[in-house]
Amino acid sequence: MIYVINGPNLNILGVREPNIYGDITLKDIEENLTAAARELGQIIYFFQSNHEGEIIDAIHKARENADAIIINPGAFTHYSYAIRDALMSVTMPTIEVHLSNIHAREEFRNNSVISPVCKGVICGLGASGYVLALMSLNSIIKNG
Ligand code: CA2
Repeated sequence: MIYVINGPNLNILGVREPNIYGDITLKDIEENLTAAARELGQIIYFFQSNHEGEIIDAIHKARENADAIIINPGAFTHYSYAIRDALMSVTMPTIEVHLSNIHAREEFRNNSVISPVCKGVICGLGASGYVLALMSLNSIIKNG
């Protein structure tokens, strides 16, 4: 099972800021991933929260039953040492995904405190970043 964890404000994608995030919604992202996962024979558990502690709880839960994690921590990316510590406690591969290219945006978004504890990072490729992360994790799970 692969956990897909999305952080704050990702639940309102498609409502505003289409110039940055496109008009895709979180539901669209989840539907894309579900279709891709079915072809790969993977099961996905989706979780979204606007609350730091709930995201940490979801990561702790993943420790028990996930083979891999895809996480877009939203703005927590830039300052949450608590989410970073939670990810440090898991042994399964984790890929950090961002819809936008955080390096091409405001200075405060250029740094991720999460990236150093992830296997890989995909940013700037929009919704397809999640599918690419899924394909990569599927290969790691099956082939090491
Ligand atoms: O590019 C990404 O995926 C981000 O993680 C998205 C976060 C942002 O805080 C990160 O710096 C980069 C924001 C998620 C969605 O925010 C919205 C804001 C207004 C309207 C709709 C969504």
